[in-house]
Amino acid sequence: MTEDNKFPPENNLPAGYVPAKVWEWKKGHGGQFANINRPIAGPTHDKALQVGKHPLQLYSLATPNGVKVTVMLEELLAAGHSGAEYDAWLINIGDGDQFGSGFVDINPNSKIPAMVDHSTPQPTRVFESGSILLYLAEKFDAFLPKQHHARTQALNWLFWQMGSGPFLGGGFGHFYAYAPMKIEYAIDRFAMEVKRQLDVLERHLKDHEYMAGDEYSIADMAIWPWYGRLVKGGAYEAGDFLDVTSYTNVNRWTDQIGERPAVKRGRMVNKTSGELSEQLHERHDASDFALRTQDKLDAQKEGKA
Ligand SMILES: N[C@@H](CCC(=O)N[C@@H](CS)C(=O)NCC(=O)O)C(=O)O
Repeated sequence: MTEDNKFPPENNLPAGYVPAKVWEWKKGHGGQFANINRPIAGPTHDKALQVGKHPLQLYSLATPNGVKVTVMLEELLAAGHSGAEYDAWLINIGDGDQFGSGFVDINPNSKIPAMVDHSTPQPTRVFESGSILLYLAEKFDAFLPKQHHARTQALNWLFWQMGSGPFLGGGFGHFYAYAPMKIEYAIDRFAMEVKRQLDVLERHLKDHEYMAGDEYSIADMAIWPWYGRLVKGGAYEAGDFLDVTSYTNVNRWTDQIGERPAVKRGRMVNKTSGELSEQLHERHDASDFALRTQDKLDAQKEGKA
């Protein structure tokens, strides 16, 4: 647990309670993300989204779900699909940008990533990271095997991630790192499930180079940001707790994918933490990786001051 993750004492609720007859919202009881969690949907304020010059407009943040899409877009561009040029706008979920009216119009679920394709007869909104990956794979006929058997394997694993990821993030990550108190039962339950999921991947990757076989696909792009980060000890400071180095095949696959230049670029887009030279808050052009990372923008500002 980092300094940032500490909670005020009034948030330290006693474990074990009897649920009321009807649940009521107690503001501030949501752990680290209490300020953005609400029991209702819909916008909290009026705010139009900006629209750039490219056909694809992405509204996102470099969380694992956001990185799936920026990696896919960078892979498409690297593979020569110039129609995949995109503007990536920053949605700062800690500040509640996901509840602005423009964002809610394109994703009524108020979660990043969300995308609008302006190249279709009417703009097409796409939300849910798995849906965005599939949309882009079909639009550009790329990173989804063409052969029926392999295509189905890729989709199996894509949907596996979409179903399994919340047990890792919302389950394990929440109770291990973010909840206002440590509840042994909850941590045990989700640690067991996450280790089971890691073993599913470990066994599969023993005999397969990539998730769908010998072809790198959107299944890898969906799984890598979550489980790759986890086995490198980058998630929830839980590397030792989950004994992540023991998953050697998952580590091999993680390293292999992490070496891809498009993956390295995709990880930088909409990133607002870590090394300044690896943060590209907004991406509007391929040259931005060389010219507009946060270290360079800060230096320019200082030069002008
Ligand atoms: N199933 C969704 C999950 C998206 C999601 O949970 N996004 C998080 C960041 S990783 C978010 O926007 N959270 C803001 C909030 O919950 O208000 C997807 O895969 O796109």
